[in-house]
Amino acid sequence: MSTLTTAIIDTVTFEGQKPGTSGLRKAVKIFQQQHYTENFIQAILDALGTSLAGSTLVVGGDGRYYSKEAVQKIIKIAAANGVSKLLIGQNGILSTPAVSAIIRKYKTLGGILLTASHNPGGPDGDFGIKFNCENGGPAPDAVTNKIYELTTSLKQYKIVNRLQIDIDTVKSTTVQVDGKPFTVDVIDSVGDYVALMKEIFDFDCIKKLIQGSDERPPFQILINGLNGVTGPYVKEIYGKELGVSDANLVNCVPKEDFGGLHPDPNLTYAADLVDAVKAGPYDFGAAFDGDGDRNMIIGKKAFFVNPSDSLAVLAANLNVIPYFKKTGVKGYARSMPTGAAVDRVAQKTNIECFQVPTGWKYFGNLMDAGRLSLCGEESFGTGSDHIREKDGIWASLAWLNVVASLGKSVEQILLDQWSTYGRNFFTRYDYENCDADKSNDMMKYIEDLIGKPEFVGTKFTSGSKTYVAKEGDNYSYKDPIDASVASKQGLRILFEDGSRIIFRLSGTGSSGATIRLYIESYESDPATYTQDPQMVLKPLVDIALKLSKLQEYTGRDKPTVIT
Ligand code: VG1
Ligand code: CO
Repeated sequence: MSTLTTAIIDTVTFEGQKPGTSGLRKAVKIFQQQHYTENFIQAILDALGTSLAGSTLVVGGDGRYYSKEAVQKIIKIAAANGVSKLLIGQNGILSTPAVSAIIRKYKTLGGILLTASHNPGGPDGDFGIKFNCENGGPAPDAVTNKIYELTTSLKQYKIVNRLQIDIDTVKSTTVQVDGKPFTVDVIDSVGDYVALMKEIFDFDCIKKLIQGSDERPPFQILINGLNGVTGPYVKEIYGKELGVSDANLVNCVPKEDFGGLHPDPNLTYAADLVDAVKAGPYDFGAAFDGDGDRNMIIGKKAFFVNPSDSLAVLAANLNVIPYFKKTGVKGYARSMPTGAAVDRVAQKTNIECFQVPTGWKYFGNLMDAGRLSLCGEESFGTGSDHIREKDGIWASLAWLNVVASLGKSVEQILLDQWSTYGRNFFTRYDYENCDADKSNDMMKYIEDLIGKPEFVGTKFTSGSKTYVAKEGDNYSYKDPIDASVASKQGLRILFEDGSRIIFRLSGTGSSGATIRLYIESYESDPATYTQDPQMVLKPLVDIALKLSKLQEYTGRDKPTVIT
């Protein structure tokens, strides 16, 4: 290629390029508008200021529709803005946890992730762009606010139009841009991540579990990649390293539209896995979301592990995992709506436990400060300070490492956990695609109601249960490390017996509003432990629905998804 030069393009500004809980997520059709994607990339780079010149950035994503076009745009715009080098996953493929691991390993300035995570993909689906900082974690509010602000006044972007680099093969290419070298390293998508997992876990022990021995029959596992990005990682780790047969690794080829699936690992959207494990000989099932940071774990006969419990079980058993034997356990954390089962483990082991707002970006500072080892969210997110993103495959390996060391079934591990700590019953109701104005009205109504001084002490009765309101607020968080404040993070109704009702509006949807209702109640009577959470929590659900006038505001008589 001859000498390449930068062009400056006059653009139009777009409204609404405001990153939500995790990056900018919109319909593909919106990203396809002329200048739309270019503007947002330019704003990300501008937000990096003087550190951008000569820097290295990682680029990759879940491979969804429009990823390849977006990668080419990033190459052209990064080159024009003085970036020295890009590390790009082959074919643009890198799971979210892999990007985090690569940023940290190669000490780059950050990374651009092309994903809308669990949102459906394809020409009529969603696309997304997210920026992660040099610690490998999602950009904090201060950075995303800056990016957004820049988008509101952006007049031009810089681009090297004639630069086109093939990302299908692993290789390094250097070209001259405005007289300076610019390098694109197309890297193997899985190698660095697989190496990291092998450092963290006892692969021999997991392999023995899976293969069985004279004393123990093989432990049968079924993995479902939901046609998302984890496929190649699953095949390498579970197939090649751990010897699981190909037939047990389902939907493990990434597809641009996820084969029409909704790549969200929960009981509704991963029903295939649940049904197969229910009917089959499997001891363990796991599914991951589109970009590979979420996980769902089920045991034999599809025994469901609630993510809030999953976090608590791992917290109580971290000492069997080689990584934590080395680092020790520095602290635990969960997002505010997540069930408080982990708090009980923290209390017992006398280890610090933090509560942060929804979104993985809030865990980063605590990890960087050496105060947090393990954290999780009720939304099927679990992870540790090995990287700065939640990590689906990591969670499944952590579970297998625990199962292998304890020599117990998934169900038995849960039963033991509850008999030691009691059970925090938890459920979440999602009302997807509601009218945005009406949802906001409902939130305002609830906030006014629970903010009234006379709300405290109010008795709510449903069936044989009565709950007394102890506190109501809109959750606000002050980061213990940098003292930054995140306000309006969800409406909380806390009852005297520790039960909670929480209402939040989702920050990851791309149209309308999604209302999330979270319900939690603690029981210490062993007779309740094996009861159906929906039954145990029904009185609180009824109270929540009545108090919020949800049906009146939204017209919905049932949720889209129940977890
Ligand atoms: C949801 C989850 C939140 C998670 C976020 C990103 O956000 O509730 O816990 O961190 O998705 O996950 P919201 O604002 O829709 O409730 V992922 O896997 O989509 O990056
Ligand atoms: Co995700």
